[in-house]
Amino acid sequence: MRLLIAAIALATAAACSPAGTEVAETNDLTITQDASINPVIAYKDAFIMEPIGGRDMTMGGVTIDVSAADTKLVAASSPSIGAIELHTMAMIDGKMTMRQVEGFEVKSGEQLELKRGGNHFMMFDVGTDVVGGETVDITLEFDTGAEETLKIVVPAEVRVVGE
Ligand SMILES: [Cu+2]
Repeated sequence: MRLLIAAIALATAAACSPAGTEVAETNDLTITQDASINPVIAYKDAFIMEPIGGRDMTMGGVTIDVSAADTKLVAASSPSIGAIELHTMAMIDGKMTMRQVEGFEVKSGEQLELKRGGNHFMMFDVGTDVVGGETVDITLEFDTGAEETLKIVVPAEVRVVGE
């Protein structure tokens, strides 16, 4: 429980505080936890595509680096989005098709990349505040083998198709 609180506190600091906090935020990875906490999760390139044509469905992604312990990304949520599913792309009958998965395992020392055309977040019931240029928080939930999942809040940049 203590680890969970520490993670949330640091993730919130990353989202809301200017420079000078304990969280290292650069153009590169943002480290969300102290190295004494296992696993250590770092992220970058968190984004959501602005829905097109007045639809309320879209996709998003993030790049996650895991160290110190293996983990599994099991869920994502956002106050601005009704539901977020974890999707992967697979070749079915010669066609690239996406399907929902239970989660993405990430070994320590490995990277998980959710992006357009690959593994991604599928987002439904997307709020009207998800517009280009805005930043929307996504909470990522990791199974670490402990009783409680580890949650971190990642600020995602809303991007417009073609920009
Ligand atoms: Cu999808």
